[in-house]
Amino acid sequence: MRTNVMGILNVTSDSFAESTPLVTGDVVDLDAAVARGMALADAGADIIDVGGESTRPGAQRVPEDEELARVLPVVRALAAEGLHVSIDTTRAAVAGACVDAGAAIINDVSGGTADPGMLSVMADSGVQVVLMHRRGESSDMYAQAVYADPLAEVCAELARAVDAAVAAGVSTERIVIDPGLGFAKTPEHNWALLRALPTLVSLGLPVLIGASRKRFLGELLAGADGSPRAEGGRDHATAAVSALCAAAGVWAVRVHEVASTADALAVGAAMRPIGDDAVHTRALMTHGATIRLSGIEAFGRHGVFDFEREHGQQFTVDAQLWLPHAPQADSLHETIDYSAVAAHIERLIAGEPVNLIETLAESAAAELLSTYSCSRVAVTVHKPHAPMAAVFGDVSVTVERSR
Ligand code: PMM
Repeated sequence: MRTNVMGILNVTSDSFAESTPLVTGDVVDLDAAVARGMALADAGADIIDVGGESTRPGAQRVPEDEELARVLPVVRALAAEGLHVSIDTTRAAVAGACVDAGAAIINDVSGGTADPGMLSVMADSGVQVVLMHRRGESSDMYAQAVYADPLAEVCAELARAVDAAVAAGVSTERIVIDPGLGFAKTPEHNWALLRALPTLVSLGLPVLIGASRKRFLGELLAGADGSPRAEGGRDHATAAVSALCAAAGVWAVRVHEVASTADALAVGAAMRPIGDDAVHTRALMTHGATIRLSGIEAFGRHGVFDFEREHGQQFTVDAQLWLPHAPQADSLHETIDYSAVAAHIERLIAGEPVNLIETLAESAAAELLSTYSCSRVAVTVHKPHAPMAAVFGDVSVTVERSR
């Protein structure tokens, strides 16, 4: 899977991205906004995310008619140029009008919760929707950045947003999730969520990540006096995050400066290890197919500590099996029965304890390869509750073996 670049076009007076604001008073510089959108596309953006309201911490809300007046002409003009446009709004009326004007994505930082009419607009529009996690609103979100387990809580709250959208009639194929870096999150929470990207991706819905120029990057790169690096100096770090997001299988990264992210993604794609698209594509070109299983959970007693052997914990495994030939007939006999593989993996997790997840991944890969008629396997073992003092989202090991 190729990671998409979502270029940010904030039609606001205080954007991170614009050297000259696109809005002065209540006047929008439409030509400049459209030129900026075209420049983002020329630099490699697959999607242009148009927003008319700042979501920065402490930002005041813009009246609905003003937000609409800012974004609608820009969305209409960019869509007419054939660009894939996303509308970044929490308001149902703005989303609906922009979809009518050609927007192909509704990006709602409130995950469909801010406006009671949003979910039905999402359902009726038929377009792709981004449900982002946040708590509170821009004015009060820092007070709500309190988590015992950021990954588990963000996943649970996102799952509620997804369930509500599905109940309102949004099909799951249209839903993208976003952990909402910086929205009711401290830098530690943001890093914990980024470390846990494989887990977020393994939830099975496309993932969008918006790290661009955010304060946690400024704090990471703080000067000797401790003051955060200014926004304009955070693009190299943003590009690094983009490359790592792509390696983790993220669907899209939302960035201000597109060129450096596009370059970083090109490098990442060239270096991508065996076990992803490159191999997948090669397998398909030689008439093969790939079976992917993710998130197989079971209870095991692996670990070096006595208490791990005694109490056990949950392990999760992802596996990929490459079939040398795609099935010619629509028959289970011509392929590998994935339910058998899943049951096999469950037995291995629950089986004889070993010290290291490396050993478990290695023996699982060897056993799958010898049991099933595949030419190659990749096995990732996750140990999300590994005993460590550090705050972390997941730890995993991947082993790949071929005949
Ligand atoms: N961040 C901002 C605005 N919109 N949308 C999504 N889906 N994810 C984000 O992380 C996100 C967003 C704030 O950044 P900006 O003010 O630079 O646009």
